Amino acid sequence: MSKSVLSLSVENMAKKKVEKLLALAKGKKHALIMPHDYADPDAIGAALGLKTLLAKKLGIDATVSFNGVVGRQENCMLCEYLGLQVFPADGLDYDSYDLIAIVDCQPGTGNNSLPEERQADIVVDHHPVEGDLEGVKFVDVRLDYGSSSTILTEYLLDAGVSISTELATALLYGIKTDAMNFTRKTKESDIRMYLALFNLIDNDALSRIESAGLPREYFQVLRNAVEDAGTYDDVLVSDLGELDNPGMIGELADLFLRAEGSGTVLCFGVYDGKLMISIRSLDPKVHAGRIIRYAVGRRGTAGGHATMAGGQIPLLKDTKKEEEEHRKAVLDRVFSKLSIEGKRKKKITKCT
Ligand SMILES: [Mn+2]
Repeated sequence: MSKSVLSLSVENMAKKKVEKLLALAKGKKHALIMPHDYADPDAIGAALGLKTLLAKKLGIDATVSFNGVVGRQENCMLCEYLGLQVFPADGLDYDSYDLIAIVDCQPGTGNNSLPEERQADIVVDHHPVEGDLEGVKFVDVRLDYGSSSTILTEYLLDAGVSISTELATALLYGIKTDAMNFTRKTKESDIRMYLALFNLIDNDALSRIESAGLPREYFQVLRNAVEDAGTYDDVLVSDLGELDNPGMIGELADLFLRAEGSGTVLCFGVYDGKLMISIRSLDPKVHAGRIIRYAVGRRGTAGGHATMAGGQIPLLKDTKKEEEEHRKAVLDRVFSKLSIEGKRKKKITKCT
């Protein structure tokens, strides 16, 4: 097949996808769009993209809803800029929606709040298929795509919907952050959609978002995390303690992965009655997602990619002892998987 024929067929395929989605949604009144809990820019961009598509093509009103807060300061600033009204999923009356769409995640994976007994109609995602897709009428999961915002940008362009400055900024930021400035899984489409959005965005707003101010508490948590951090061979572990902002756990796990000699990072923190865990690894063979699912087991929920994943365990008694017990159980399992049992912790602040 010649190159031009190939690109044409890819385009036709994308067009068909959005047409299929619109055909399914036609006639519906009120849609629920649910990205994963603790939504990140890609989840927010994709949710807003779908909301716009449904509103402009079919006049459907949509509610964006998820549980958990928007963690990182950058993401808070993004929501503020977008004036995005998010409804906590806990208070939803599911019966008042005649269309349910899940974006940037899948039903039944534990990282979104769709109750088990509710059927999703639409799933748009780019993560490995681990969810329950049975009965979902429209599924578009593109494993090779860097972001869900890329898929939504394609839909909007294919459907001929004009993209506002705010939406373009959200989608571009979603693509950029999920593809980690194109150092992580990136497909040509991610770059193409990034460029398509490039001239539409508000550059000043994006720069304000990316350099969002960090509160004093941020540096306190950082100091505590650094003081607590220690390595067991090339595995770095840090306990951030009680947190006001759960986004810090993943953020500091990313930072610690840059510590010389660390290959895998585990960060713990307590937020909202839950022990939260982030795991990162430089080596995809470690398979962070699989390890954390095994380590958390039935204590809570967990999931993620080969190099970044997370989990959470509800603290039912809310005592230090319970927290300690869960943390030890998780570490024991991770250490046994990585064959580093019995190693002594070396503090990273001691340089010798
Ligand atoms: Mn994503």
